Amino acid sequence: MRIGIVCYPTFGGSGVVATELGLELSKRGHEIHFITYNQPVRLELLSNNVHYHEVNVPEYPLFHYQPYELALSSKLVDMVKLHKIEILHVHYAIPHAYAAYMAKKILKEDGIHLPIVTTLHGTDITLVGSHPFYKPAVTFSINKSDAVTTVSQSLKEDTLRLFDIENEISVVPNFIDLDKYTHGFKDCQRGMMANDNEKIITHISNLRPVKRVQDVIKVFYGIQKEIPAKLMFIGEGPEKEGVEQQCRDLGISDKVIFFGRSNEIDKILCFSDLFLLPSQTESFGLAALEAMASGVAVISSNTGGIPEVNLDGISGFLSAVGDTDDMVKNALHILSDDSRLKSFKANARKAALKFDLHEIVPQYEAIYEDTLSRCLVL
Ligand code: GMT
Repeated sequence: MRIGIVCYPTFGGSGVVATELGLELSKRGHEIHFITYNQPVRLELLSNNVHYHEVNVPEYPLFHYQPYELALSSKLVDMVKLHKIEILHVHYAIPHAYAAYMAKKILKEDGIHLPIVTTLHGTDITLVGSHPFYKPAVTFSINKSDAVTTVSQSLKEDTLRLFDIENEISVVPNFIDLDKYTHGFKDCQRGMMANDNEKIITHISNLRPVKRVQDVIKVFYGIQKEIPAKLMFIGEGPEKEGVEQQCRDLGISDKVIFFGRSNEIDKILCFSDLFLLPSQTESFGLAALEAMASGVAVISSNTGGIPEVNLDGISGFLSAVGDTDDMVKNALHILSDDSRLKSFKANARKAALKFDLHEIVPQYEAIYEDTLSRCLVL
């Protein structure tokens, strides 16, 4: 199949999933066209069946806001015609599904039928999309897609609860290339990060308020009072300065290592013992799955789709949002006994197996085939 993929190219779960999906589909013989405003961060290798088409939005002083959706729709029309793209998979309702629908309508004028598969990732539904400003456009985009998927059962339920949905929604969970986490990184230099007696705790996110990064610090503070430990803090975002100040106020700055954005998550996870994800809401929690695939136990909140990934008492523990005392208690339970830690780490890896890309990517292929055959009949 010739498949167009539209996603946000920046660091963030949806862009990562869309990129890894495109790369795997290309290995399975499909021709993939990424259409977005920057080369996706994990798209390192372009090849004869992986292409990247940049959407440019010319600056025009008359416009207070530059019209990205318009530029994207036009680019989609051009690329579909030029490369004979058969189906479009858009990640995020806003603005991608919306722009795709416009492109579909334009193409129809030329007798070209373009089926659209929309994958909802979370913030397009739970945080931004349900805002009254966007709700009509998001509802319309979902209902006009030829197929709709969500990355968890929880997100499907949220979507049905928050919008008037007439379309079927299929759940296709996020996935991970387990081979990459098994054979990928061997040179695990733990000693560069911590002393042998110290446990390594990790948090990775875009440090937005929804990640509750202050809770990460509170939990780490509680842990390091009882057990020698270091915190690896990976990511950039609006809460970073506040977190740095919080560390200074608590007198733990020397125990917290800030990495900024990283493309080498596997290197950091390979020496981690525990991953913290205390988010306010999370449709899936891809970062937790990446940690589990590396054999890292997870302490998380029990919100959204996280319980579908992190299994309470098995791969880690779940606590109510904001209950940092419970998170500290659970973390100490795992970390205080080496054989217990080892079995949680092994369980985490085992629980990640069901999200292997070889299991999940064929589900997307089946959806494309079904959508194409349904649309041909119309
Ligand atoms: O969580 C973020 O801040 C980024 C966001 C994104 O669009 O990349 O993540 C959402 O999609 C990920 C991939 O499907 C999920 O793993 C995250 O849980 C989801 N974030 C939220 O729901 C807050």
